[in-house]
Amino acid sequence: MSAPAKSFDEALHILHSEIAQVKVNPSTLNLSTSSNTAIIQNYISGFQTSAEFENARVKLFGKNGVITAGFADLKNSPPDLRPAIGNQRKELVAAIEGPSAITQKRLQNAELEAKLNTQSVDVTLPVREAPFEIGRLHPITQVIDELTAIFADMGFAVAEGPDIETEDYNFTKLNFPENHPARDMHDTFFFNPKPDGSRLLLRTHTSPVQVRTMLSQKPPIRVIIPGRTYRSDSDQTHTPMFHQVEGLVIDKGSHLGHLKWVLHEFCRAFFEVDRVGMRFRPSFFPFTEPSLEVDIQCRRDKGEIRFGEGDDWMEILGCGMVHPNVLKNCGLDPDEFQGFAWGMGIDRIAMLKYGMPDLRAFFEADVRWLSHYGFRPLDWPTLAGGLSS
Ligand code: 2NL
Repeated sequence: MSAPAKSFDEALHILHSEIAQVKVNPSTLNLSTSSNTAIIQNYISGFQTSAEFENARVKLFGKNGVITAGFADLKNSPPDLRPAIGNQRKELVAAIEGPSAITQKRLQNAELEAKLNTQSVDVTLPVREAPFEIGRLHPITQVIDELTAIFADMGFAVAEGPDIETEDYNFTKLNFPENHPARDMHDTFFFNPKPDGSRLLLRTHTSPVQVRTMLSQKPPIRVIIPGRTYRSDSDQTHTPMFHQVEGLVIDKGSHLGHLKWVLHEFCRAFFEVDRVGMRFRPSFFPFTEPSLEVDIQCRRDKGEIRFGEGDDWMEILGCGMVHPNVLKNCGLDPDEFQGFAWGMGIDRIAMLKYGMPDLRAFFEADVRWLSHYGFRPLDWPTLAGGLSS
């Protein structure tokens, strides 16, 4: 027995000799309970810095560490002693790992605590630009917000529905005959037929939401439905996905005069002009009778369009009185209720109002386009505050 170690390194030195002794005769000494091991445990428990701890870990368990290297040549020991030597190694490691884990945790906590106490936030640094300063709303979003503000002022609610619809809601209930060309694969995106032969589709207009509204609410009904619609069409003025807003009023005694007033008020508010001439021409839609197409007065000069002046006309929407068959299909008695409806392309009226020349750029997700044509997100359009200012 040597004198007790006076330093950590000296204790390691003694451990080195003790391991050598155990390898010759394991029964003469129990490493895990030896007084020198207790001294090593004590040192480990008392470390005050991670550097000290790390240094000790390497000296014990590193590639050339006292324990690693000391037991590396176990295969050279006499076979009958190997189990006892291996056991001693295992118990020694466990005896040292215990206090090591505790010390490591203690030092980590202390270092975190020290950081928290010394590091501070510099509140005098300039703030980063807030997302709402650099983010922009897409013109479609802006126009939907404007439409909502205008029609909300006239007492309309906003209704929404799924983009994936049934053939029944998209066509049949709306009085489209079985052989109507819009039901053709060439014009409409159909999903594969279900076992019963029925097919789902991407809605070709927002009208199925009106069907859903009539089926689920009692008149009087006043709703607008803005949303995405899909048709198999792609060229300079058509994208396969586009946006529509439709409106529906169902009440007792609704008539064309009400329809004309609503659309007139809408056009004055949307194009932000006091007066605007409107022209109603006869047309045809399966779901309205009579059906009308609406033009608004405009002036075209040097590629610019101004509404409410000049003597040109531009078509902006279609409308009509809801067909009695549609009312019946949606559970309403045409002798009791009448209604009117209209539909227009949001993308198109956005282009007209804000002067975007190419429809395809709307859906290319180019941030340069968006920062040029987009709108500040907190400038919420209101009738009182100005729709687009
Ligand atoms: C257009 C024309 C229109 C409707 C949509 C409608 C909906 C129901 C019943 C009756 Cl549920 N009508 N919607 C009516 C007339 C025209 O859209 O040119 N859209 C772009």
